[in-house]
Amino acid sequence: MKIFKIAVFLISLQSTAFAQKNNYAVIKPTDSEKDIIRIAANIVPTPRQLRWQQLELTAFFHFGMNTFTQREWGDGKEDPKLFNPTKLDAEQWVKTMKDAGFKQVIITAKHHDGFCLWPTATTLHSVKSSPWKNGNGDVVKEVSDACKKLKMGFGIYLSPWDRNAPSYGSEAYNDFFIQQLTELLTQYGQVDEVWFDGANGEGPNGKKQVYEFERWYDLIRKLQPQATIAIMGPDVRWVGTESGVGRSTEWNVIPADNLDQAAIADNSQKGVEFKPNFDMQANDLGSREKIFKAKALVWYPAETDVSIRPGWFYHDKEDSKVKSPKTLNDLYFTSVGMNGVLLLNVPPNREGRLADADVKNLLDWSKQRNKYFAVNFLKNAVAKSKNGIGLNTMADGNYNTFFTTRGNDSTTTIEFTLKKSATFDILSLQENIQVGQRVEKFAAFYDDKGTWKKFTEGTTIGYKRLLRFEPITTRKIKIEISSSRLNPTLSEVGLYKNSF
Ligand code: FUL
Ligand code: CA
Repeated sequence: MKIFKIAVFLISLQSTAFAQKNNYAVIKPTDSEKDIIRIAANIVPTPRQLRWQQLELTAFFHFGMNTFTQREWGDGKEDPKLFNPTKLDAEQWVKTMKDAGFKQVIITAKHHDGFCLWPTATTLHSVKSSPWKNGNGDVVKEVSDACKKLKMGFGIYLSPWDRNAPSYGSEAYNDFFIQQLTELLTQYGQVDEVWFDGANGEGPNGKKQVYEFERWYDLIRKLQPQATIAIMGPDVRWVGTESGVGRSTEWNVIPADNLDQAAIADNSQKGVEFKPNFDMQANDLGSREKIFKAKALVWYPAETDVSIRPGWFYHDKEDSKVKSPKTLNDLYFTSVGMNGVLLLNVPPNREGRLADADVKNLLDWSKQRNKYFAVNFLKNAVAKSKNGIGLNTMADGNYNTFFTTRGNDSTTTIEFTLKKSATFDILSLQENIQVGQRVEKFAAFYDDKGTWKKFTEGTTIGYKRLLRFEPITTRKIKIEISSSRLNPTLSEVGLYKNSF
């Protein structure tokens, strides 16, 4: 009995050792192209990156001095007395987003104008000097409390660019910024995301700041290790547009040639705390051609940020320009449906509430979305494949159970026979990214009275790929994966009928 137990223990040890994968890899000069493809296909997200990816929908609240001056970028000279929301209700913000299916929110604790929404000890340019609650208010606390109450993720945006701080442009600003970050990371409980913008303009004295990114990252890892660091940070990358539209080919594994190679070899996690130093707007980030030339590879997924209104902050004149439920639905397909996470900005107004039009459109959209995604026509369909395993796992609603191929097969075809004929116009595909991102080319066909007709195709899948097409009525479809970096996986496959 004892011997048996030890044997089981050894086997499980071995399998966990085998299963241990990293979110980065260094490419050796001796690695062949074939080696590089295999290495890339085995890179996986860290637990914090996986959690973030699975949120799918996250929200931004741009709120602050600009809300009261009706500007997009303040210059830092604004009188703190201008900040005076009359009916601030952070719970209404968070509840609305929760009801719309969002899982996490990010508050602009400080935008470029330097005005702080919490009573910081670092400057008087804050809510403390405003008439709101006689200088005793704290917007960051109200949002974080609402998130705790409603079980929503909570994140902070802290602008490195500060047009008010007199020390901006000098060494002292770095300490000032660290102190602000420390306050935010220690006074509000759990922080799930820290968002740093790339803007790096001049401060009040005309000087630019040299940012100490590594110091920020070290502090966040120490104080809030579960938080993803976004955009100017190592966990989450900017998709490259502010239109809400991602790439139809979106690789999560991309070159990161500024990784500290020595630190990685040393096995200290420090090496992956890099800041992006490449063109995030480039069309191709992770193709074979790109990764063949890489010195290192890293899991670096895309966040698609866009505002529900033309501006990031609330302006009366944009009340009639709130994106419609249909447009929001389209954005879902071009962000989440293109292997990204949507970061949708909904700016509170001068009362300190989300405006009626924004709330209505968000809730209308989510109501319809929930309804049409509730019926997967592939549920209980019969799946067949010559070289596949896990055939019954692709429509079980469980992301962790998945289909893959036997042996070394990197191509496959899966045929699905539906319970009965159905009409659909959406195909949803999900790879199991806990294994890696692999699929490079796929197509889907439907049975049209005995002949297979292609109805959609694509390149990458990743965490989620949603495709739309003219409605099709059939009982049989097949999915062909014609190119994959290693054994392809499919966690979930769905057919739905859009109601928009
Ligand atoms: C930009 C900022 O300059 C905008 O004001 C906004 O905060 C957006 C999310 O990032 O770079
Ligand atoms: Ca599954």
